[in-house]
Amino acid sequence: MKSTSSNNGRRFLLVHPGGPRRDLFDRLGRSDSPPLGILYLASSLEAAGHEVRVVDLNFPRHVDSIKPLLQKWRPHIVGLGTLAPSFQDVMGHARSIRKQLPNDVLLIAGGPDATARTELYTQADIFDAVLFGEAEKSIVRLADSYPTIPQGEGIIPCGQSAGAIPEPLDSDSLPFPARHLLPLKRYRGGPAYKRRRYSTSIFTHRGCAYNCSFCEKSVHHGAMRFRSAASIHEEIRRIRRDHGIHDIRFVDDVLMISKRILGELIDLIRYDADPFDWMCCGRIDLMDEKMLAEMKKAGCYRIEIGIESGSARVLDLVKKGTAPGQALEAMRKARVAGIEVIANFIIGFPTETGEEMAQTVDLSLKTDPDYAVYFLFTPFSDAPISKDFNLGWDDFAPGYRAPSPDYLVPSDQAQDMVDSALRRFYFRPGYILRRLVAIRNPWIIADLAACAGLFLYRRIKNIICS
Ligand code: B12
Repeated sequence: MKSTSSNNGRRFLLVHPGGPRRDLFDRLGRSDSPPLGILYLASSLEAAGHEVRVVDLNFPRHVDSIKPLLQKWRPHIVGLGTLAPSFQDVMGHARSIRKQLPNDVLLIAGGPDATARTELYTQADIFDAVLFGEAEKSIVRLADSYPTIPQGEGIIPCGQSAGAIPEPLDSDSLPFPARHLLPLKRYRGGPAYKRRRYSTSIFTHRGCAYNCSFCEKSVHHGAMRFRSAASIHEEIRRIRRDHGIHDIRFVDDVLMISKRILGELIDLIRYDADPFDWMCCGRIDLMDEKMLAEMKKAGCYRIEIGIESGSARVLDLVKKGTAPGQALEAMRKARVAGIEVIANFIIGFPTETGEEMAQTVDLSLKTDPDYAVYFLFTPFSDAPISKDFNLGWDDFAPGYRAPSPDYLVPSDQAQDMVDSALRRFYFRPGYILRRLVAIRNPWIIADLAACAGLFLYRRIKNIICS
């Protein structure tokens, strides 16, 4: 017989599926951080009196690792997160978990891919229900109603068709993510995403004011919802107090979008007795010199910006709202402020020519950020550009790109372009020297050595195998 938890709440196991496996350059820029979405759900469940365990299948990678939890702790409900690039893994995990569950245990799916491609999951005949959109409220409703599955407001029992996406939540009223449920110090992002040995992430607003057509906004749709500076500051204080982590990565789409809240936060940070380092996302047209100087004084060491393309036509096509020339100006302002920059570039948009791709690589070398990250364009199903060009998703193709006449450069050649851009950027002797001089922390040297070791190992393996 199952034991009931002490507070008569339900036992809820939340599983993050893990991301796709990564190669050398992904590792160099490895940016792993705890799954905040799942930790937000966990804190809402705990606040409602339920017992929660969280497993992130990024570590360990195998789904069998949760077997003891399923057998000994015996959850009432198991929730599996979803990400489109991990679809095959998610389905494999779901089948394996299902096999081990008694009939009265519910298996549900949720998260970005279950929100964008809901019917793939509701029709799969594996899950009992899909929770889509922001799920803090719906998951508590589900746990409270167990074993009955309620309907509507973000909950779809399997076999039924999707309803309207639930109302966005007021992000300031939610409890902080339940970070105590994961070993935070196991998340050791690569050198591009940290400055100290340990760093962790925080989310300060939901929704995005911009309309870049390659981005999927299914989960956090609707108007932007900001948290107050006081709430963000308190969460950071608890991260330092409870976890001893003094390097914070703001993972929101654009922290710099609300000058008021950023200004208030900076004022609070400035008087902190226990200082910390931080990095955030920005936009090249929001790089205000005065604000950058204030950010630097408050501990900001790096900003991540999406330059995306070196072609004005492509930037218009994807509704980025910026021009290539602004990237150089943004870099100049960041340098004057003494803040490092990670610049993101995307190669292989529909209708993009080889020449336009070359312009992107040239711009990345010309802007010369501290770190450059090149992505092969991926056609997420709910992204407006995928719909406009009728782009399909293929789990097994490079960049998950089903063939389309609008990819003027075939996907394998576009992927080669990404790989060659990485080599051209990172293997410049001047760049290597500059990075080595910029190192402030011995742990970064260990990370770089691990990257170099992995690179050499792969080269030797390739030579032996060929
Ligand atoms: C921060 C971030 C990251 C970080 C941290 C990821 C992490 N471990 O959490 C980094 C940089 C590491 C990252 C990596 C990746 N990411 Co990312 N990431 C984001 C970003 C910007 C914010 C995510 C976040 O924290 N949101 C805040 C929380 C509160 O929202 P949430 O996670 O969506 O969770 C809510 C709901 O989705 C739902 N929910 C979430 N999980 C579950 C699980 C269950 C069971 C239920 C019921 C509900 C539920 O409830 C949550 C609370 O409301 C989003 C874009 C965005 N603005 O949302 C992209 C995004 C989620 N990432 C995306 C992708 C694809 C990836 C990668 C697979 C990219 C790659 N090719 O490697 C990797 C895989 C990560 C990994 N190894 O696990 C896509 C997902 C698209 C899709 N359809 O799957 C997004 C939407 C960006 C995009 N392309 O448009 N990412």
